[in-house]
Amino acid sequence: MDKHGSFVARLLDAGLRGLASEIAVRQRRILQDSGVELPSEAVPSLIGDTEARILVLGEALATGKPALFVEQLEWNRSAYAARGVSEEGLALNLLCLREVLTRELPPVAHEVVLAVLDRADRSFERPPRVVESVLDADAAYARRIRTALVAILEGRRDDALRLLLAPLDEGLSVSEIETRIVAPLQAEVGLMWQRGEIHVHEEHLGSQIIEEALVLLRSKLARSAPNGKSVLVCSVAGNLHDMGSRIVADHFEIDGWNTVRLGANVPGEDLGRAVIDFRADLVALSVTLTSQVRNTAAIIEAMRAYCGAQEPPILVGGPPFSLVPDLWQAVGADGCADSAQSAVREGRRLLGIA
Ligand code: B12
Repeated sequence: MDKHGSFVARLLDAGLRGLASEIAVRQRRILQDSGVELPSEAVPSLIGDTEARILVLGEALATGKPALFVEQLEWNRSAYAARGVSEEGLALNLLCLREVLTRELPPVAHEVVLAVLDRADRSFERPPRVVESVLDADAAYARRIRTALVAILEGRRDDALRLLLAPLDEGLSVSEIETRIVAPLQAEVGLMWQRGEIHVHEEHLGSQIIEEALVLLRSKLARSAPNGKSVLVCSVAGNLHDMGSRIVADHFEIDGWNTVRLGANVPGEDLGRAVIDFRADLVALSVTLTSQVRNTAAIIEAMRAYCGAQEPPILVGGPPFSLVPDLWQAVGADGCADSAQSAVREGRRLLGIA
């Protein structure tokens, strides 16, 4: 982690609520001056969004990876564009962020903060990113994914499950179904939410059904002969997403590893305890949100402090690591992979297994 960046990130953390409120007030005043009234009911959510933005700025500073902040902004921009919302409000929020932070932070923080904000500003020179539907990406399975999606959105749980498990009878492996049908289906549900095409309850319904499909698929896993190694798989504290780590765990299991899956939201010290209890040879940590990167570094540190000499290599993965190259090194991990199959390959490499 970057020492000076981490220091500035802590300053931001310490003043989070106050800074976000000040930015929101400034933004409201600018709008008022131009004749636009921001209703007071909208202020709490503006403060919340601004807090989230400041936290990601802290992540970018602490890791020394401005791309983290820019990627988050790109995500906001594409969500706004997909919902037909003008990005003027977003640009104004960044302007007020810049103004308030340069006023409130000590001069020693200005250079690093402005370097990130300058990069973010430049992204407005490009049109917002269009996130492609996965339904167009893998034509072989697009029809199947689409049919399962319709069943999910119509609340036909049994039909959806049948559609997701049927390929087993056609000779597809659990690995192929998980990575080419289930994971893209889950991503499509997320994309529809991002585009404002479905509501949170529909996304939750989809997640429930997909989670159930993963449990059923796991019971059909064909395992290689045991390789004598144990891997501990989980999502880091604060991360409630666990489909990715389930799929990664299943792939280790297919490859003959003894797999201990702790699920979502696992704190560092408990992770250390689990490493010792289960004699893990490898730890695989799943991280989903941009705002979870610093926490991941802290968890890795806590786990290492707990395990001492028994510390196994740590593999990390999830969207932030796929988006920002070398981020895994910043959090102190030993390796990184962007898919379940490559997770297993990287795990083998770290343990020196052929
Ligand atoms: C399902 C879901 C949820 C569910 C999770 C349920 C569950 N049991 O997992 C719930 C409702 C809890 C949820 C909550 C939130 N979510 Co959500 N969620 C999703 C969704 C739709 C699917 C995630 C998923 O399972 N993907 C499929 C898996 C298989 O993909 P994956 O995780 O990337 O994993 C693969 C690789 O990354 C890699 N990998 C993963 N882990 C690991 C680990 C190792 C060691 C290795 C090597 C590799 C590896 O291999 C996997 C298999 O290929 C995504 C949309 C999307 N496009 O992904 C949004 C998404 C991730 N969520 C998002 C958001 C914003 C949130 C919330 C903040 C929403 C809110 N306002 O409350 C909260 C945060 C909760 C928290 N604190 O974690 C955003 C994140 C945006 C961003 N840039 O940060 C996304 C992208 C939605 C979107 N399109 O905007 N969410």
